[in-house]
Amino acid sequence: MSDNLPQPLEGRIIAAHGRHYVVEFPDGSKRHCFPRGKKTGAAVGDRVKIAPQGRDEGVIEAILPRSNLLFRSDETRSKQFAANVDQLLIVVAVEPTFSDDLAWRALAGAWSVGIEPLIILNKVDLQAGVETARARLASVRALGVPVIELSAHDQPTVHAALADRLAGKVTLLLGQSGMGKSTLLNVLVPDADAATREYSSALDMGRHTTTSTRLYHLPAPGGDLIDSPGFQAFGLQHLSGDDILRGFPEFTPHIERCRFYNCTHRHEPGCGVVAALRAGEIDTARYALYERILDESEAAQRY
Ligand SMILES: Nc1nc2c(ncn2[C@@H]2O[C@H](COP(=O)(O)OP(=O)(O)O)[C@@H](O)[C@H]2O)c(=O)[nH]1
Ligand SMILES: [Mg+2]
Ligand SMILES: [Zn+2]
Repeated sequence: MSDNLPQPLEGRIIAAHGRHYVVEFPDGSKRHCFPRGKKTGAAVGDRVKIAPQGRDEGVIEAILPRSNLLFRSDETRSKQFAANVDQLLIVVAVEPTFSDDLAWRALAGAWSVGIEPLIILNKVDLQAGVETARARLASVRALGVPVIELSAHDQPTVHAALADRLAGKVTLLLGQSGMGKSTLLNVLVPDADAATREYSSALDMGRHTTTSTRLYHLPAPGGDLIDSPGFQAFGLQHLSGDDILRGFPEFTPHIERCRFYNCTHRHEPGCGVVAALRAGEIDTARYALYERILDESEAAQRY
């Protein structure tokens, strides 16, 4: 009688809040799903197999293989929150002053999983501060990261600058508060507020909308945006030394001069990276961040 059992369905997680998920299916229908066991491991962007239950619920049976998985930093812990991401859109602004530490950590997080970052310098209508903000981005521009200058209040420019870059891709939005991330999301996804309300009621979240992660579909030419309110930094604690180094591509040419093949580029004699730092060829702030990330990951691995 197995023909009468509900067949497993394949869909994609488009919203998550704790153990509650919204799974969307190819026909556009959605179900409120839960993990089978205690721990889930599923993240927004994951493709999953679910066992349908009733008309609009389901149990997550399996997570299909993913191309990547990103972690966010919550106090001292790293929590996974997005999967199968193609690119990272980091929003900084002319005002208020953005943190280079956070922006560079984001680059390191993106490169460590092999996704392309791009930076938006928002609020260029505040002309007095544009030169200063631009100068603070010069070092990352030199690493080849695209920096797109725009004003989120100028909708036609936003579409012209971003539509092609977002089309057909899953893009994760990241920004410190005040940079204009919500303004930008609302320009790019005109029905974002309605979608957010729908997710919140499907997830039984009531007013607790702030900690959920959601995927929004972009209007033509398409693509998806993942937003995670309150998300400021990637969790990098689980990264290995090699993963961390991928966040600092400007070190690469100097590494071949290191005396030891397993050099961590800190205290070892004959280190090419430290030599380049002393010669002024590597930015001291970037090197200091490398050391901090390495320290944090070593401390996390001791627990
Ligand atoms: N001048 C100017 N203000 C902007 C622009 N984009 C956003 N803002 C303002 O910046 C403030 C923070 O924007 P919001 O989208 O809430 O930032 P979020 O905290 O990153 O989500 C709001 O007062 C916005 O109106 C812009 O392009 N130019
Ligand atoms: Mg916001
Ligand atoms: Zn070295």
